[in-house]
Amino acid sequence: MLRMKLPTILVGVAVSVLWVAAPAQAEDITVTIDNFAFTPQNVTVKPGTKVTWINHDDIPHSVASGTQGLRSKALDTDQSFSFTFTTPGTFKYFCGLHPHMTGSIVVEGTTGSAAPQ
Ligand SMILES: [Cu+2]
Repeated sequence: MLRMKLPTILVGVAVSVLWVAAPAQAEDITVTIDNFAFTPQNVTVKPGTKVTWINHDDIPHSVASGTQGLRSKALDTDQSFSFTFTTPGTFKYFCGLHPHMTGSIVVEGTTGSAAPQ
């Protein structure tokens, strides 16, 4: 009897892990770094959104800010850095190597009037 049930339990655990790893409401976004600029430069997201920065330039860039955790190592070409925004507010950031490169992530309040998807 145990032999029959074990695979079923394992599948159930795997599905649970996937479910936790991919919450449905927040859509992950990507900010590309290209030609000394963050694109899109200013983004508005829902709480829980994972933002991934990818460096498409052929020189290193980074993501730096005064927000704890929102700081990457120097990213070489095609390297990426991710940060999940859980707290509503405006998060400004810049490139630690080229501080004139700036961007911001605005995280909506949970009770805000978000447009339906
Ligand atoms: Cu840079």
